[in-house]
Order: sequence, then C-alpha cells, then structure tokens
Amino acid sequence: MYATDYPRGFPADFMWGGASAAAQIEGAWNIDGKGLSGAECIVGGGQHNSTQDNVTLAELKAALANPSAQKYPKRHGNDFYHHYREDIRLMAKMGFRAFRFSISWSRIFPHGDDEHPNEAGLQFYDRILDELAKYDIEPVITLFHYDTPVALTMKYNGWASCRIVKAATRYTAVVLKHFGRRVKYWMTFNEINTGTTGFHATGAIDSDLTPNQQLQLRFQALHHQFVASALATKQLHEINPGAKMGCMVGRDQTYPATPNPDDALLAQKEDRLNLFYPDVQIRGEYPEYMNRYFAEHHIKIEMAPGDQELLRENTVDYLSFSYYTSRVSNSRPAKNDKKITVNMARGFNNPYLKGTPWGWLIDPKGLRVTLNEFWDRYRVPLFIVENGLGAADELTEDLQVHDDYRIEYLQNHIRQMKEAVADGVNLLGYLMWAPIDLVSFSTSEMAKRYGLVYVDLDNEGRGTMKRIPKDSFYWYRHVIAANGNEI
Ligand code: BGP
Repeated sequence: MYATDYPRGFPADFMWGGASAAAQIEGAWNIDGKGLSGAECIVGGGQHNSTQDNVTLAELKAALANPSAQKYPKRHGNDFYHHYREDIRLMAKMGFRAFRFSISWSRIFPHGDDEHPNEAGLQFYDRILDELAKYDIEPVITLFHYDTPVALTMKYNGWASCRIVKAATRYTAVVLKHFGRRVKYWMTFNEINTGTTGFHATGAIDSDLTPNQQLQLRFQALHHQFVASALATKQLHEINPGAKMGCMVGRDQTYPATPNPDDALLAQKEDRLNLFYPDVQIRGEYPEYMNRYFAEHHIKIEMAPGDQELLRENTVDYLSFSYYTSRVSNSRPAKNDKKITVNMARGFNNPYLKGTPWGWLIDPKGLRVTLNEFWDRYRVPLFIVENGLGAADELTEDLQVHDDYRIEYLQNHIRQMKEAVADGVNLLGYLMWAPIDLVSFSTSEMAKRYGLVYVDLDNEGRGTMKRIPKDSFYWYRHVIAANGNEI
C-alpha cells in the first residue's frame, strides 16, 4: 500500500523565531574584558564587497589605535548587552520558540588565543541562556559570525594561516564545554560560502594581492574553516551526542537567463561555487567538480595529513541557510544588461522580480525552489536561519511603525515555505532576520532596518535605544500563535 497524503501545515514543534549576530546587536565592544573583532573595524559602503572586503592593514591599525573614533554605531549595536532582558521579553511576547544569536570569540578570548577565557564573557551568554530558558525559547548558536578577533588578523593574517585552527579549536572547546549540554542547536561559520569575497569572512588582509593570489589565499582560508568546523562538530558530539551541529550558507537561488543551454551550463557552474560548501560539510569531501576549477585557477589547497579523514568523519547534522534573494546567470549579456551585486551574489537583473530599496531582488518562490533542491540533494533536515527585509522605516508621531511592506515580504516567503513543507521538505524552523532593529552588516548603518521592533537609534549612534513594536510584531505574533495556519 502506498499512502498519498502530504503535510498541510507545519509540524507542532516547528521552530518559529528570529536571528541576530553579536557584532550587530551586542555593543559593549570594550566592556567586561572584550577584545576587538574584525566586524567592529570594517566600514560598510552600501553593499557587500565594498570597503570592508578591501580593508588594508593601515585601516585596521587606525581602527585599533583609535577605536572610539568611528561615527557609525557598529561598535554599539542596539546595545543588546544591556537590553537583553527587555529584548528577549519582547521575543517571548511574539511567542518565539527559538532565537539565533552568535557568541563573540573576542568576548571569550579577547586576543583570540589568550591563556584563560574571559569569565565575564561566558557569564554574559549564561545570562542570555537563563533568560531564554525562562520563556522556553530554544537557543540556536553560531560560533563564528564574521568576527575573527583582530589580534589574530595581526598575528596570523586570520584564517589564511593554518595556525589559527588551534586557537579556534580552543575557543570552540571552551564554549562547547561550557554551553554544549544546555544548547541543542549549533552552527559553525555564518554564510561560509562568502569566504571567497574577503576580509569579513576570512579575517585576512589580502588587498595587496592580485585577484588570483587572493583566490588562492581565500580558498586556503576556507579549508582551515572546514577543518575547524569538523573539529567543532566532533567536540560537540563528544560533549553532547544529542546536540546538532549545522553548516550555514548564504543561499541565492540561481536561474539561467534563458533556455539557451549555454545559460544552463553557466548557471550550474556558478551555482556549484556555492554548493561546494555544503557539499564538503554534508558529504564529507571536496567534490570532483572543484578539481577542475582549482586547476584552471592555479589554486592548490594545502591539506594536513588527516584533514580528509576528519572532514569525512565529522559531517554536520543539518543544513541551515540565509535566504534574501536570487540571482541570474547570463552567458550572453546584452550591452545594457549590467551585473548587479546583491548581498553576496553577483548576477544579472531579473525582469520578473522587484527589488527592495537597497536593490535586493525579492523572490519568495525562489525560497521554495531552494528548499526543494536542498532537500533533494542532501536529505538532511533544513533550517531557515535568516530571511527578512531591510527598509527605511518611519516612526509616526504617535510612535508607531506601519511596515506593511515587511509584513508582505515575510508573508510571501512563509507561504512559499509552507508549500515546500507540503512538497515533503524536512524543515526544522524559520528564524527571520531580525527580531529587533540592528546595525546592518553591509552598510554599517541603522537606517537599513530589519526588525519587528523599532529601536530609537540613528546612523550617528544618537537615540534613546527605546524599543517600539512595529505592525509586523503583532502580525508575526499571530502567525506563530496559529502555527502558520493563518499567514
Ligand atoms: C547576511 C548576514 C547578516 C545580515 C544579513 C543582512 O548576509 O549573515 O549578518 O547582516 O545578511 O544583510 P545587511 O545587514 O547587510 O543588509
């Protein structure tokens, strides 16, 4: 007998919630023993791939020499460090079942490899976990979210050197030993597939190298991240066999521009440069197609004895990803087809889609395609750990934010996600980006807001930090209460 029914809704334990990152929310960059991280030194220029990925040693030294000089609020985040109780209470009010945040390496080891961990740092995250436990909110923790300690950039040139793996492994050992028994869901590197775009991900200065040398350095840095990920996965499973380690990629669904087979081939080729990462972390080995790519680009990955075995034996338990947009591969662009960079993706415009005020193409159906493709390819549980709309919200005189555009964005994506679940995809949860307004990563500004809760803070760092629920706050609360049956 063959049953033909399919899921009409979300599982009862579906993890509805939101996501964040230490360097974009915490602030308190020089408090309680914290060291500086790369994320707190780079200055965004409106899009990824701008200033931040061409950071020079001189710029970094200047940031270190005068850390208070920066006018944007990146080092202050939304002051979650002092507002976490209020923020978590607001999440609980929305009915959150899960909250993703990252641990800042330089809060635990200010220089990345200090002799002893900073107890005040560990205690801060203990307080967050206590607070989440109070409301029965499942913590989901990222170990590395674009924030390599600056001291390790100075010492090793970040992930370019294999020597950083030892320091990273000590950091993960301490963190997993301390929190590993009380936290079930973990992930290693945020959007590991952005590693070839530069400093924010590799913590390595390579602005003086040729493009080919840069690629060589970045792929080598990525190998070190794969190794550190596998080691962290091993550590977690030893500490708590029931805990789950995920890999995390930034996903931009790729379409061929036309049915021309040349476009289809190009789309496949370009897409593989993103699939490479979950291929390694889920299947446990470098895929064959990368051999040709490496050879053609004169890239040689140095692997230590035992690396391949380590990758094979310590694959991840689930695949998590961010989804904001999709991209188009075009093998024969016309003169006026210009290439656009959206988030990390470089592709061509899609005439069927509209963009956000920051030009990110909005593609809810692409999320359904992604979910189905990932599930078909990997057969491991999936987890959406970022999806949201950056917009310039307006606070009305009576202190309200009518963000119907954000509701529409989230609504359309959640509807497509529901379709994918009905298609048979095994999905653990949906963590929107971001519950509370935070500092945008690419622009380093507050003006590009993602939150369901408004924070009174401007690009210059001025404001009361007051939290004000937006219309989307009430809408999302209802979606969660009805477990996605009313969207
Ligand atoms: C992802 C990052 C997040 C977040 C998000 C939105 O790539 O993981 O850290 O910032 O993008 O991007 P932005 O803040 O640049 O608009």
